[in-house]
Amino acid sequence: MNTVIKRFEHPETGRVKFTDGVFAPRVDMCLKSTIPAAVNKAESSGRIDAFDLKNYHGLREYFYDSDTAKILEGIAYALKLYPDEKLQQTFQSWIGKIVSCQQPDGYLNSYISGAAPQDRWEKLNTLHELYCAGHLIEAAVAGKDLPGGKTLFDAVCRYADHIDSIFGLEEGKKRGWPGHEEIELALVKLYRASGNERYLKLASYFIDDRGTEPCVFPADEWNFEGMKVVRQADKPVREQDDAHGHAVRAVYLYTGMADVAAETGDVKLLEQCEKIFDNLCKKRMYITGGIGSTFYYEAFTCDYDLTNGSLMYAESCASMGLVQLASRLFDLTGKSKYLDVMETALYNGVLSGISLSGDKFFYSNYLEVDENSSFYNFGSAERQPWFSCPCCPTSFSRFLPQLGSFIYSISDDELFVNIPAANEAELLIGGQKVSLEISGGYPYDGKIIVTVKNSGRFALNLRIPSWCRSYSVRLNGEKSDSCRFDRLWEAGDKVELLLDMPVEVIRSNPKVTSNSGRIALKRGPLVYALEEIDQKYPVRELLIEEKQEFKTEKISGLPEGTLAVCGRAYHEILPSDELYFSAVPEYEETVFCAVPYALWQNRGKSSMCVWNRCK
Ligand code: FUB
Ligand code: ZN
Repeated sequence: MNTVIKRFEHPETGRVKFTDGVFAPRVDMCLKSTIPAAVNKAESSGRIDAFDLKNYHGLREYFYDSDTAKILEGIAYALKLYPDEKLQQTFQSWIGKIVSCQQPDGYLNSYISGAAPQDRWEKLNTLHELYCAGHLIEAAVAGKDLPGGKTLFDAVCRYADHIDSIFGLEEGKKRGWPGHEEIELALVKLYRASGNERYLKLASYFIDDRGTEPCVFPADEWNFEGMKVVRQADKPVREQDDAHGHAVRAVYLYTGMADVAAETGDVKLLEQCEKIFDNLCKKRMYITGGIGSTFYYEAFTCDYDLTNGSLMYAESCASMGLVQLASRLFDLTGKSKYLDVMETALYNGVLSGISLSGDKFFYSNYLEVDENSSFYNFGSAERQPWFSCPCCPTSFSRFLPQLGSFIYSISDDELFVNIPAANEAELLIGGQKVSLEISGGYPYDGKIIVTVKNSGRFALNLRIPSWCRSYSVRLNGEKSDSCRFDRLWEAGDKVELLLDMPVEVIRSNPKVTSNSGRIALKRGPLVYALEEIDQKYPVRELLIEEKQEFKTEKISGLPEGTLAVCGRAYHEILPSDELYFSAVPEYEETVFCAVPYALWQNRGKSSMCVWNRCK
């Protein structure tokens, strides 16, 4: 593979402020709605009082601390974007509660300490102790420099020291791996924030011991071999060639592998991660960047098994995890194919998971929904305000405020515009302050203008997405053959990028049997879907004409600037309402109108379909 490890970084949260029509309102609603609602839910459900270790009322769950930590991490990023006194108070009072439950030896988990002390480090496969620890570490690193944040940071360092004293191959320690990966990537963050190499060593241990024999998980559990696959513990990770098992756990593990490789310079580990990623995005990913084909164990299945309806999975958390992984792989390799996946997941499989109002969520992101059926995960294909396991709402709380950091990658003298959504940024490139503005209507419009607002020397790299077949670039009005500009910039310099963005008809590999005879529509990075409310006939009776000049049109009821894709279709006039019949259907010409997939079900309940029949 000949990979050379690079080390691009990202602007800190708060340095990028979106001014576009897609990300800006999503971040805004996250701060106004998603986070406040999650704070209320965490408090009213007893997640915060759980740290008192005395109010146990039988309902407390082993994953509660992870939800609290994820919301706290989101609060930290939100405070970096926009300081807010009330939120700052919540941040500090939650930290006070959390650290109050830390045990003298550093241990910190409200469920185990309050409700099941006998299980401490005994049920790694199921009780999420290391997973919760990982999220607590991520929250602490995010909030370290905020008022009161150091208290949590010191507490998680003591907790990580405690974990390090328990697990490892050294004498006096025991072998163990998390049932749900997360701590690996968190320990690398903690290493970077503290400089303590023990945390990096511990992350490497969790990665390299995973899947070796004997398995640390109990053999008396159901279907032992199957369980090992679901937990990515079927073989050592360096021998795992495909993306398998529980989808969220998988992408967290691969992110941890990439992070460890970044710090240790372990090219082989990174290459293994790239190999798994290749399998994931070429054979096991939905067109939307959704991953995990089955609700059964929330897992990947096998190559090309990508059904669209009620049996599929594609958890919101998994797509957010995929964005994180793809971003890391770009930063380490500079290969723009990773940004293509990141962009696909961001604009489609991630944003579909949250309502425009920011307070309702999909757990599973289906590609085809029958509005009258209830055979869906959690009994409904409607976005919900919360779930008994609310991992997705709490993931959005921490993910959306970080959105700005994904769109640029930076090295000492290079700046990469990963996604050209309009924004204003104050960046640090090799210690040099650079103010930048991106304007334009991306992703609906391919015209993008980057304006450098102060003088300085660095190389600006524009990305040409793989979906774009023709483009042009100009620097201060002069046509350029290159998308890389290494120069001394003057305030007011402008680079203009024009990405051609026609509607594209996408077909599936025939091995994806659910999509046979069907097409999907894409424009730029956006996948489109037909919602029944926009059609004259039921979506299942429509066939889209494949060869035509599709039109884009404004659509009411969706955010300003949203473009629908419209065109000719055929209505299938059924000769019979029997389940099976031999008579040949007739067709009448009609029209169809498709909306960006991420925006479906924001105007009420409706059936929906991404892969539509065609003629
Ligand atoms: O178990 C914690 C989270 O809940 C997982 O990441 C999700 O897939 C859901 O199972
Ligand atoms: Zn989730």
